[in-house]
Amino acid sequence: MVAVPEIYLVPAPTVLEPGDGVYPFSGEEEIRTSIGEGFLPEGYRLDVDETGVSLQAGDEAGLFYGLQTVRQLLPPGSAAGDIPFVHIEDAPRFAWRGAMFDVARHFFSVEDLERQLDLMAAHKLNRLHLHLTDDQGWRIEIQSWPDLTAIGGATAVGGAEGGFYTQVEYARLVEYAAERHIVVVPEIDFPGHSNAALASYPELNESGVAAEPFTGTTMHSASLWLDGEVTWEFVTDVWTEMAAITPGPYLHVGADEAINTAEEDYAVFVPWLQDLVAAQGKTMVGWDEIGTVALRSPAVAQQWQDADRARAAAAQGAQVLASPGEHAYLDMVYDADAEYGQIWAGAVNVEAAYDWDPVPEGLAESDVIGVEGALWTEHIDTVEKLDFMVWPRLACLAEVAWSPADRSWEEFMPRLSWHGARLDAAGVGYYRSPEMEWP
Ligand code: TNX
Repeated sequence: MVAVPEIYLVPAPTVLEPGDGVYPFSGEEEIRTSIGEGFLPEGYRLDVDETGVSLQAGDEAGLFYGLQTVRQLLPPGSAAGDIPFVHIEDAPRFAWRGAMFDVARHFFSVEDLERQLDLMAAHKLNRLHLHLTDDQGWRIEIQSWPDLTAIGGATAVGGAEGGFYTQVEYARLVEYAAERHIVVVPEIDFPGHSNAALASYPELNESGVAAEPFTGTTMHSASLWLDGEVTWEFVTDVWTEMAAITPGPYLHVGADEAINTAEEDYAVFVPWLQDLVAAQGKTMVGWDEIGTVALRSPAVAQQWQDADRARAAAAQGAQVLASPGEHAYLDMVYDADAEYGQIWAGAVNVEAAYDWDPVPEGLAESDVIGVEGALWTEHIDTVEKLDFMVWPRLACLAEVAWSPADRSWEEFMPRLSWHGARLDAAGVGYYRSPEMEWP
């Protein structure tokens, strides 16, 4: 008799019925897969018994997520081994299960992002949100405005080396993500957080003089000059090119912390952006500030700070993407002893990343499109720091986004702890939180 291994899946599946026995999976043989009727989007059914492994789903994404579960049933890091007999029925709670990386404050290469995409896919995440522009840097080639990258692409926080993605590199990343059923959501942040653009082109400034580059970490929040006609042409050109290279349905317009834009101007600019995005056949996503002005459905308001603004957006037919700072901000410190990280939303330990519900008070489950973790990088300048801040908190958020609402922190802790062996096998330098034991 072989001992039946314990089953520790992250994220937890909807239905998990263990059997009595194991199937010795050689890693060479085919898994029986079929696409059929009667499945929820991205859902799958997995059976492991003495005849082997069989996987059914309603779509290719479902089969892909079933395979990720099979990988987790195998010993950490191996493609072969004993798979415990099991019957699993599974489908995600939310359609949007994302991670945001701020590549503007510090630049990260396509390869760095591809590695995170591999890890995201293993956790059944399906949206990569790229914060491509900010005061400190511009990271995507725009052919009609080449100085954005020639000048704005050269800077980063603290004088660090800048960088940018060519449109060809961006396309490669989009394809790499798509192969893992991950949709890329590009963000160009206007009208605030726009100093890199203002530093690249004198004519975008009311003074006619290019803004000084900004490489600090405080909130600078330069704002676009909305009285200048050229600004509106510029923004149109940028989003026209971005739409053309982005096959996914979403364009993220930022629109946060526009502290130097008059309220009445903001109230004109954001609806105009929504029209611009809609004219490209896309859905606008913006930070929760967009809830303060006129919106129409479809739109997505990303709640980071203010649930009232998220509710105001939902009241206008927008969906809410839950990224509250106190649970989903991956740049916050884990605890008071941390060497680096932000503190404004409080410490976000592993329990805080896990033990919360993404549906804001007063809203219905259907008002919420999903959950996204956000890594801002004012203080994150290496892949080691990035791994440490993102993992294991993003694994927690993956379960918040995927698994049914009746989760418990006590039940999750040993599962996450075992999951650490998988992160180790993947070479992830994650934070071994003192909240639990690690392998
Ligand atoms: C607030 S979240 C910001 C970012 C900062 C972040 C740091 C949001 C929409 N704006 O510009 O990087 O805090 O935690």
